Amino acid sequence: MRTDTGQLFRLEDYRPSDYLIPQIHLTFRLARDTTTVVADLTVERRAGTEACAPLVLDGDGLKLKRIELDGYGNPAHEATSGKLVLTNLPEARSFRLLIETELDPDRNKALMGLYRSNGVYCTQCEPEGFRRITYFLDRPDILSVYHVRIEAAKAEAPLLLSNGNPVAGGELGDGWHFAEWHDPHPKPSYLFALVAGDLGCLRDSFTTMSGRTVELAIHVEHGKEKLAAYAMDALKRSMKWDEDAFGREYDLDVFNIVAVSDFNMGAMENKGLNIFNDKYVLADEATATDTDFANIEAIIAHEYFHNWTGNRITCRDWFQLCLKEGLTVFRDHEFSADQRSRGVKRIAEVRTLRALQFPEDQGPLAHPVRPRRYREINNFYTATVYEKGSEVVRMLRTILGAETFRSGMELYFERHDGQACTIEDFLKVFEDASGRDLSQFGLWYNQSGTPNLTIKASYEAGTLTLDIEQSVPPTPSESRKRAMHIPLAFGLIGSDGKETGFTAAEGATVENGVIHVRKRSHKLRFHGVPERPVLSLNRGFSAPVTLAIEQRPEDLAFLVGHDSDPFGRWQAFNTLLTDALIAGYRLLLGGKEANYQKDIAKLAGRIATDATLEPAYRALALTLPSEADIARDIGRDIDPDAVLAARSTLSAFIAAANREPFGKLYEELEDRGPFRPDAASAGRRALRNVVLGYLARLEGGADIAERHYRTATNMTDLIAGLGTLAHEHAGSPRTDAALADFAARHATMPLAMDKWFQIQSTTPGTKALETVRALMRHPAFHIDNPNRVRALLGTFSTGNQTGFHRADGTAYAFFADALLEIDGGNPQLSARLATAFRSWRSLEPARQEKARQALVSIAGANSVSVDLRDIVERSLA
Ligand code: 0A1
Ligand code: ZN
Repeated sequence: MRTDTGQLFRLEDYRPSDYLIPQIHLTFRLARDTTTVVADLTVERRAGTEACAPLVLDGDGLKLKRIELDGYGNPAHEATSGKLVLTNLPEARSFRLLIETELDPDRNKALMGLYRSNGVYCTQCEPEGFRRITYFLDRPDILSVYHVRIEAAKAEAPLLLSNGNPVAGGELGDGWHFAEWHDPHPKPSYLFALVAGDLGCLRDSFTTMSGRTVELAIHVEHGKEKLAAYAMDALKRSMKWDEDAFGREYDLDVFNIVAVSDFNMGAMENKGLNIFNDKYVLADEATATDTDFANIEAIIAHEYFHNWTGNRITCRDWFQLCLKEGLTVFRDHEFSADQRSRGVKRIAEVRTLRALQFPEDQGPLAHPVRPRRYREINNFYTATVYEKGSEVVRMLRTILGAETFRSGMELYFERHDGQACTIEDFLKVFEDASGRDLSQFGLWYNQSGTPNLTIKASYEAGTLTLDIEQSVPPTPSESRKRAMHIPLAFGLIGSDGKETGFTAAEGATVENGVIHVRKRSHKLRFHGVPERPVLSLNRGFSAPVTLAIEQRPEDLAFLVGHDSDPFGRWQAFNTLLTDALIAGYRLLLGGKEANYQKDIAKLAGRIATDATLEPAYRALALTLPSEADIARDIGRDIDPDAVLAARSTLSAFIAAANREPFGKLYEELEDRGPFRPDAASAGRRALRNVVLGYLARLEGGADIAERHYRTATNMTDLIAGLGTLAHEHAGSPRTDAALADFAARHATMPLAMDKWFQIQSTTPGTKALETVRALMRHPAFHIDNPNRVRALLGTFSTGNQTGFHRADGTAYAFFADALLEIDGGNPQLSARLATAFRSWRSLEPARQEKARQALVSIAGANSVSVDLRDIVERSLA
C-alpha cells in the first residue's frame, strides 16, 4: 500500500505517450499464492518520438521475474515495484517485449488487480489496477488488441473467462487445462478482465437487430442460478433498448456476466465480461427488496450501455471520467424511465442527486464534473462525476431538443468510434449537429458548486415579471465564478388549474417551455398573461440548481393538486413538508413544542387516497424528507437530535390525523396474488409500507409492525416490518425476537444478512454506537468484505444522524479507528467511508470540534493510504 501524500496530477499536464502497445498477448498460470503472468507486448514508437526515448511502464507492487526484448535479449532496464524504465531500446519502430511477473491473489485485500473472492479468481482494473498485474502503459488512451491464455487446475477453476470471444481450449495434463480468448476490439487496459473458478451458470441468447446471435451467460455461485433470472431479463431488455433508443448493436459473439461477493463498487463494464457485485445480480422475492430489483435493472443496463459509451468510445485520461460515466448514467436513467414510470423515476433521481451530490458540491470535497486535479483518481468516482454528469447531458438534450440531441449522439458514435476522447470532443459533436455555440454551457463541466437561482415574481395588468438572479457559491480553489447557462423549464398555471399562455416574453430567451438563464440577472417580462398565475419552476428538475422563491403555502398546495408535471407536484408538497419541519425544528431548539398546521396532514391524507395518482408516486410524496435532507436544508449549526424530534413529531401528527384512511389503505393494498417484481406491484408495496411507517407511530403501532413482519411473503415487506419495529421500538423483547428470527432464517444468505446489519446500525439514538461496536465482533461481520462493512459502518455514518453525530463525539472517534483498520487492507473502501465526515462544518460548534478532532487523528496516524489521506486532508482544508 502506498502511504505517501501522493503526486498531484493536473489536466493541463496531459501528454500523449511516446510509445503505443497495439497488441498484447497475456498468459496466466493461476495459483493462489504464486500466479505467473507473462505479457508479450508489441511496442511501437510513436511517429516523432526519438529512438533514444525511454519506455516507462507503470507498475504497482509488482515482482519482476523476467524481461526480454524479442531478438535482442535482456534490455537495459530499471525495475521498482512501481515502475519499469527501459532504455537503449532497438532502433526499429516496433519491437516485442516479454515481461513475466508473479502475483499473490490470495493476499490481495485491496480488490484491485487480480484477487480471489470466495475462491473465484477475478480482476478489477479500472482505473489503475492493470499495473498490479503486469508492467504496462496503464492509461486509457493506450488501446491494444488482447489475446489471453489462462491455465489453471481444472478442479479449482473449471470456468476460464476473459474479454472478447473464446478461441481455443483444452487439456494440459496433471489435471490442468487452458482457455484462450481473443478480443478484436482495441481497448484500454482498465477494461481487461479475467475470471476463473467453479461457478454455476444461467444461459440465454439475444438476436441483435442485424440478426446475429449473441450467447449470454450469467455466472454465479452454484445453486444460485435461479437468482440470476431477473438480471438476465434486464440484460435482454437493455440490449433491445440500446438498439431502439440509440441505434447501438452489440459487437461480440458472447456476453458474460460474473457475480462476485467481494467488490468495491457496484459493477464493472469490462469488454464482453462484466463483473458485478453479487448484490446487483442475485434476486428473488425471498432475498431481494423492490429497491434491489430496481437497482439490478439499472446497473445491468448501465454496464451494458458502457459497451458503446465507455468501451467503443473511451476516455483520453481520467480527468474525462464523466465522458463515459455521466453519459452512461443518463442512458441508464432513460432506460429505467422507459421500463417503469417516467415521472416517478425522475423524482427518485432528484432525491438521490440532492442526497448525494448536493452535499458534495456544497462541502470541502466539491469538484467540477470534470476535475482538473487529483491525487488519487479512485476518490473521483463521485456523485458529481456520475449524477451531476448525467444532469449535464440531460440539460444538453433540453437545450437542443430531443431530435438534435439524437443526431449529435449519432455523430459522436460515428466520428469517435475506437477513440479515446475528451469532453471537448463530446461538446463539439453537439455544436456541429446544432450549429450552436456551447462554450458557456461547457462551464457545467468545469465549474464546481451548485448554482442558486433567486427569483422574485410580480404581476400587474397582464404582465408577469420575474427578477432572476443566478449565483454560484465559491468552492475549494474556485473563488470567482462565471455565469452559467441554466435551462429552467416552467409553467404558468391559471386559477382553473390549466396552463395559461402569454403573448410575448422579453428579457431572456424563452423557448418550448424553457427559460434560458444565461446572465447573472434577468428581468424577464411575460406579456399578455390573463391573470396572476401560479408558477411551476424547474419542471422535471430541468437544471441541478437550488431555487429561492417566495411561494405562498396556498400556491404550493394548489400546485400539489394541479401541476401537470409530476415532479412539480411532488416538489410543491415536499417544500411544504420541509418548511413545516424546519419551523418545527426551530421551535424545538427554542425549548418549545413543535406544532404543525392541520392543512399539511389533510393534504397528506388527500394524496394518500387519490386513486388517480400512481401508488409509487403517492409513496414518494408521503415519504418525509430524511433527517439528512432536513439538515441540508437547514444548512448550518445543525443539531441532529432536534432534527429527529421534528421529523418524528410531524410523522406522528400526520398519522394521528389520518388514522382511518391510512388504516383502510393499508388493508386495501395488501398483496394477495403471486409476487411480481414489476414497477406497478412494487409501487403498491411501497405505498403500503410508507403507510405502515405512519400507523406504527400510533397506539398499537408495534403490533401492526410485528404482524407485518410475521405475515410478510417477500423481502420488501419483511424488511419494512423489521425496520419499523427496530427503529420505533428498539430494544423491546418483540424487536429482539424478530431480529433473532430474521438472522436465523437468513444466516446462509449474506445479502440478506447485510440488511440485518443495516437495520440495526441505523436505529436512531445514542445507543446505536454500542450496537455497532458489538456487531463488529459478530461472527458474521467480515472486515474484508465491502458489502458487510458498508452495511454496518457505511449506513451507520451516513444513515444514522443521531447515532453517528451523538453529542459526545464518541462515535466519531470510534469511526476514525475503524477507518484506519479498514485502510490497512482496502484503502478505496476506507476513503469512501471517510466522506461521511464531509459536512462536518455544518454541525453545531461542539460537534464540529469533535468531528474535526477525529479527522485530525486520522491524518496523524502512522500509516495512512494515499486514498484516505486525500479525503481527510481535503475535508480539513
Ligand atoms: N466503471 C464502473 C465503476 C467502477 C469503478 C471502479 C471500480 O473498481 C475500483 C469498479 C467499478 C461503473 O461505472 O460501473
Ligand atoms: Zn459506469
